[in-house]
Amino acid sequence: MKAFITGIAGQDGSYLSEYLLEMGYEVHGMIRRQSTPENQESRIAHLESKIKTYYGDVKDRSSIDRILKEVQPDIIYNLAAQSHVRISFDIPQETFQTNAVGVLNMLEAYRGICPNARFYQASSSEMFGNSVDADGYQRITTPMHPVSPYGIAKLAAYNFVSHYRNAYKLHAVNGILFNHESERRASNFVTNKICKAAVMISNGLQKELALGNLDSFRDWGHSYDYVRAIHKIVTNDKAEDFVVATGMTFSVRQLCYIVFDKLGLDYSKHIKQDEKFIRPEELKYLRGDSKPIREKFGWHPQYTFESMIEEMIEYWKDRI
Ligand code: G4F
Repeated sequence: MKAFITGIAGQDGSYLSEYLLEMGYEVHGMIRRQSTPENQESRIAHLESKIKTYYGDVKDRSSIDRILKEVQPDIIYNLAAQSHVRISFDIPQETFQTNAVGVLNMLEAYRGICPNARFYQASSSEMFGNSVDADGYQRITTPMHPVSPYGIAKLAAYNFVSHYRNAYKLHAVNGILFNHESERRASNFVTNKICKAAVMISNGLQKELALGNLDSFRDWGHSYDYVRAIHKIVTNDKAEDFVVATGMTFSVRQLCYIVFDKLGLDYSKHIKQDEKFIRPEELKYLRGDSKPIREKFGWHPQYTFESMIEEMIEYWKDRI
């Protein structure tokens, strides 16, 4: 079986590649050209001899066509995205081009070149915006009212995937993934930013950490667990969408408390708020109901919130 992953050099792309290789898949992936390739390819450098990568961009239809014609994949995992929500307010058009039009480019190429393949779209809990069901969870039926250019673009892509499934009878599915982290997460996302800074502070290398909103809540899982869910969703015989979440929620403030406490520090002595990191509109609360994927496939996360945070702290302790 041949898998083709856009966004292969990202956090999820790297864990998914490892997982698919373990299962005997041939893994192909698309990489966007950057001026410093070492930075971009650091997460997949250890897989260099086992995977095949191609330069391309979801915004460049000709590159997608060329690669799909050559690879003829059995499964397409569309993970490529401008993935930073706050930055999407700075670059809304680039975000929409990549996260919405880019997905449409992928779908059109898929429909024309390899319609018998399966297609997975990395959809996001950011699409819910501030909608929460009465029981405090978001699920597939929760209305979607996104509050960021990122979420709006992801919602357009989500709808395109459902549309292509219905209109053209393609096996195209969405996984609505809640936040998922790891030591491979870029350090401008809040979990890894806090873990890195707390370790720096405990080593006397930094005094303060500037953050934005401390009172938003997120449902944080581990990328390693979530790529397993992704694979189950796309290899399901029925083309249907699923939510992937832990069902637990913590505030950014609680996250700070836990991380600093694990290093024997009082977070309140080191955190300062900086306007720079406050979003023009904030998604306040996420907690996902992943009962359908748990019941249907027996999927459950192996990491707890604590074990994930401990792993990330250990990573920075080793590096700093
Ligand atoms: O870590 P974050 O930047 O993740 P966010 O915005 O929830 O988005 C992530 O999860 C989505 C799924 O819901 C993905 F689709 C998306 O690609 C990405 O993976 O921010 C988490 C929370 C926010 O409420 C933010 O306002 O942390 C708050 N925060 C407070 N200070 C900060 C900071 N976030 C960042 N990145 N940096 C700060 O200094």
